[in-house]
Amino acid sequence: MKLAKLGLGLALAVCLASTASAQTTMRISISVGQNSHQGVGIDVFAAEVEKRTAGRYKIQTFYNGALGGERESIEAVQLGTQELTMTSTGPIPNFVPEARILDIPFLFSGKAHAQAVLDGPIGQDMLTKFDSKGFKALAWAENGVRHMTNSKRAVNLPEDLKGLKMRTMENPVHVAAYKGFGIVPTPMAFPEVFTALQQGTVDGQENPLSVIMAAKFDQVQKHLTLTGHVYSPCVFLMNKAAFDKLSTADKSAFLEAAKVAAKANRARVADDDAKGVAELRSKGMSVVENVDKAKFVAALLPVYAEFDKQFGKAEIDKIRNFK
Ligand code: EAX
Repeated sequence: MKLAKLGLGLALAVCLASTASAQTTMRISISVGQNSHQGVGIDVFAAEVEKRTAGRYKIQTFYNGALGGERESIEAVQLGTQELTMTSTGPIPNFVPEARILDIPFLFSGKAHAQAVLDGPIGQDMLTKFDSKGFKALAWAENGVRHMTNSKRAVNLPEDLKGLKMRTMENPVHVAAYKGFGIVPTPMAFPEVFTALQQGTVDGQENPLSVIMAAKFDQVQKHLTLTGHVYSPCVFLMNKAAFDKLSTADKSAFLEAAKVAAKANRARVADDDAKGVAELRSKGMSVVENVDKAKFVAALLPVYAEFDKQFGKAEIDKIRNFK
């Protein structure tokens, strides 16, 4: 009898102890590989969350679109079937239309300007626009400055883009702008791009050096031109209900973790940008480094007129002129 009571007491104690140290596992995904600027981002995020919550939260990391492409992952986070994702803003306008403005070509003068806008009041206010759509946007991170690659010809002038069939992100702003260049845009999820380039379904694609290297597009693309036509942000997204359930201290832990992760991610982009051209050349790509950007901007003037109407010129100028 006594022994049985002791047994029961022990079982209860074990049960309580395991509740006290209960671990919640969450999932985060990216569409590119682990050895990349985004891989660094989610690896650091996972480590920081675990550290800052004393291991009560474990973040499982998924790479290479293992849980689906970016649009699918965003959808899953919105529904709550997946807690977290790190994604480019490519498919975001389909969920948060206000974010479209960030993907306007040549909106930012460079990475420093883009980072200042995203880290400043405009960017921080934009993060709150995700709230009513079922997301908690934890922090901006970076995909990088996008450049064009193709298998057909060297691109020196905007005219050289005419008639090229290019994979684009599933983003209406990109599709409209690339049409302005005379490109034939083919929106496609990222996990399909390598095969599409390999099989010649499309002639080219555009992405930051970080992505071109991580996805090994040099194996299926001959020509790279540093068009720098658009800055591509990334964002750490969490399911809103999952975030709201966290204690106040844990909310801070997740937010801080995303900030630290974004810093590491931006540092890796800087590193990739510094060595990317040499590395891609060594892998056989032929690179046009200097283009007359003003000519590429001029090619988009009719599209800009359309964007001014859609977004309001004042809203666009607010970003362009932000210091
Ligand atoms: O986020 O779809 C794209 O071209 C993105 O830049 C890529 O998935 C990395």
